[in-house]
Amino acid sequence: MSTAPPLKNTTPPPKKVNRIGLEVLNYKGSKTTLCAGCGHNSISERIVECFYELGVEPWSVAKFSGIGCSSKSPAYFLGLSHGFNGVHGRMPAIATGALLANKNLLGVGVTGDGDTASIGIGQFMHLVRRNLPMIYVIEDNGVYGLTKGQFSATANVGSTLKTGTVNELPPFDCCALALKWGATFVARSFSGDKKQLQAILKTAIAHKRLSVIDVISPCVTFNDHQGSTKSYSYMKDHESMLHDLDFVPFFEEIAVDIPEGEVTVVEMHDGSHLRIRKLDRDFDPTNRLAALEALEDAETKGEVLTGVLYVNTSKPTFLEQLNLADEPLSTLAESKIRPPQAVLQQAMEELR
Ligand SMILES: Cc1ncc(C[n+]2csc(CCOP(=O)(O)OP(=O)(O)O)c2C)c(N)n1
Ligand code: SF4
Ligand SMILES: [Mg+2]
Repeated sequence: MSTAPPLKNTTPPPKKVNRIGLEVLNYKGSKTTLCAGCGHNSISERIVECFYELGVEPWSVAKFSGIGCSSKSPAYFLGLSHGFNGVHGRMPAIATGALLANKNLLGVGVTGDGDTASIGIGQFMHLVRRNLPMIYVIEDNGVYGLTKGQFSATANVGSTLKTGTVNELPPFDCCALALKWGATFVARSFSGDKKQLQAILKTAIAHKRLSVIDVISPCVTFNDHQGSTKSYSYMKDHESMLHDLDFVPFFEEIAVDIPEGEVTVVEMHDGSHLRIRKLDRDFDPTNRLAALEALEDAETKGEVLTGVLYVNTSKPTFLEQLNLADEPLSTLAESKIRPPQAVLQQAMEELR
């Protein structure tokens, strides 16, 4: 008599969900069409992880971009969010309008070094000046990837194209410009540094003010050769980390004893904490002039400085300055946004 084989447990394992009950799948977008190995793909992956881990409602996010390989990438993350792919270099104007209309949205802009520092430099200046509350990620590869690799305005002097053409024009440093013009969170990272980029993105989500994050993101097809200063190997040899970062979300505060002097803790707007652990130098990320000096110093030494350069959690945002009603303009009843007949009449009388 044969015995029946033991029954297999066919119950599927429970699905892993975040604090709002969503799976990581709910934070993904379409399959990428960018080149395999492009730094922009790594940044999309970090965005998916950070929004999932922090339990942000995807439908409360509005994604904005311009034109470029980088600007295509919002299609590859947060597929349940709102999105607007604008004209080349004009994303800040679109984001400003959308966030003014609905101040409850969390704005996430993804742009390229061409989209921001070349054609879009004027729009970028005004975005920074206004401290529009949004996350603004520059996927910086030093070239116009989408149009086959011409130098952008962030290409370093002396860097070369694959053809051997040498760049002779000085670059814009988007972090230095953001610091100068008044951004309230300024950071630089590298698409290949998962831990640092995650901590920076999560801090930006908690910041609720303008966060400018310049991420060196190599273009493997047009700017990853010897002679490029935005390649994987250049970053490996020239990255200089300001500090070690650790982000603790407000819903996960763990009381640990931190030896005094080793870690600086910055409390973010939503009660989360950024823990900054000193490496080989003293650096105060609340000192704007020190940040500018550190960038200058790194440039002189030929280093690429990464980390959180500056945080200011108190400067009012553009929306706060406008003193808007609590209810977003987009959902205010028409009776509230339309002046009554008598007021219109009075205005007409005054114009007579
Ligand atoms: C008004 C306008 N000018 C020029 C172009 C051509 N163009 C498309 S993408 C691009 C540059 C993209 O470079 P970047 O923003 O660095 O993105 P990447 O592709 O490198 O990620 C240019 C010049 C355009 N689409 N629209
Ligand atoms: S061309 Fe460059 S920037 Fe564009 S997808 Fe390919 S590797 Fe990325
Ligand atoms: Mg580019």
